[in-house]
Amino acid sequence: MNHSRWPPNVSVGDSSTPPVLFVVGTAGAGKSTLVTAFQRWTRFLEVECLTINLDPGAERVHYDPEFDVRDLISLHEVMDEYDLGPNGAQILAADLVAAQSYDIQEELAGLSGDLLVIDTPGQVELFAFREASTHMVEVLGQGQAALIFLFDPMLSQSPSGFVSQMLLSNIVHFRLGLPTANFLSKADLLTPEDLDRVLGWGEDLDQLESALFEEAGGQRTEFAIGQLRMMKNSQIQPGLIPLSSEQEEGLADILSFAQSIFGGMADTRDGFAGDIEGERN
Ligand SMILES: Nc1nc2c(ncn2[C@@H]2O[C@H](COP(=O)(O)OP(=O)(O)O)[C@@H](O)[C@H]2O)c(=O)[nH]1
Ligand SMILES: [Mg+2]
Repeated sequence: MNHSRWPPNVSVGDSSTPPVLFVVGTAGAGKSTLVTAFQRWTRFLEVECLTINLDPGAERVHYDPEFDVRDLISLHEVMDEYDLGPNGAQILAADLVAAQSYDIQEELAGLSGDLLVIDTPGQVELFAFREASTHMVEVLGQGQAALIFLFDPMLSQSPSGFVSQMLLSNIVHFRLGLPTANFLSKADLLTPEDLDRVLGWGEDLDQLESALFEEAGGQRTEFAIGQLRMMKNSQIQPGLIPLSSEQEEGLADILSFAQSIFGGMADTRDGFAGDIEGERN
C-alpha cells in the first residue's frame, strides 16, 4: 500500500458525501464483479456501501448503483450519433460524462453512507490519461478518495507480466495521486503453488528479479529488469493482497484498506479528517 501522495490538491473533509474507492484495472480484470461482491458482502456488516457505475460500455450491472453513467450516455448512441467505433466512442463518452461531473456530484450530494465504491471503464488508460477522467476523480472524490488496483491473475503469472502490472499500477497511482492498494484478482483461478509464487513476488522484489533472470525472454526481460530496479530504487513495493470475488476472499482487506485511509467506518460521518491526519503522521 502506498499512502505517500495523500492528500491530493483538494481540500479534505468539506463534503457530506462518503469517502470514495475507485476500482481500476485492465479490461476483464474483475472490477465490476468485485463491486457486486463487495456491496453484497458489506450488507451483512454495519457498513453502508454505495456504488456507482462509470462504465458507459457495461453490458450488465449486477450491483445496485446510486448512479449509473448509462442513464446519461449510452455507448451505442454515441457510436451512432458521432459515427465512431467503440474506442472512439469510449473516449468521447468519458469527455461528455466529465462535462457533467458537477451535475453528477450534485445528484450525489444528499447521499449518506460509509463508503462509495466506483466501478470504472475497462480501458484503464482512458481512466488514467484523459484529463476528463482526472477531473471526474477530483469532483467525485472530493479529496477523500483511494484506488483499488486489480492485478490480472493470468498476466501476473509470468515475471515480466507481473512487472508490467506493477508499472501500470504505479502509472495510475502517479497520474491520479491517490493512495493505492494492489490486489491479485481472481486468486481462486491460480493453483496454491502459483498463488504462493506470485504473492511472494509482491512481497520480495529480489525473488521477482531472480524469476525474471530465469524467464530468459531476451530484450524484453532486460527491459523488465531495468524497470524493476528503477521501482526498487524508488522503494516501490506492490504489496499484493489476494482477492476472489467468487469466494468472497480479500473483501475484508479492501474494507481494512479503506478504514486505514479514511478512519473507522463507524465514525466516518463525524469527522474522518482527523483520522486522516492521524494516518499521515
Ligand atoms: N473465477 C473467478 N472469476 C472472476 C472473478 N471475478 C471476476 N471473474 C470473471 O472475470 C470476467 C470479467 O469480470 P468483470 O468483472 O466483468 O471485469 P471488468 O472488465 O474488470 O469489470 C467475468 O467473466 C467474471 O465472471 C473471481 O473472483 N473469480
Ligand atoms: Mg466492468
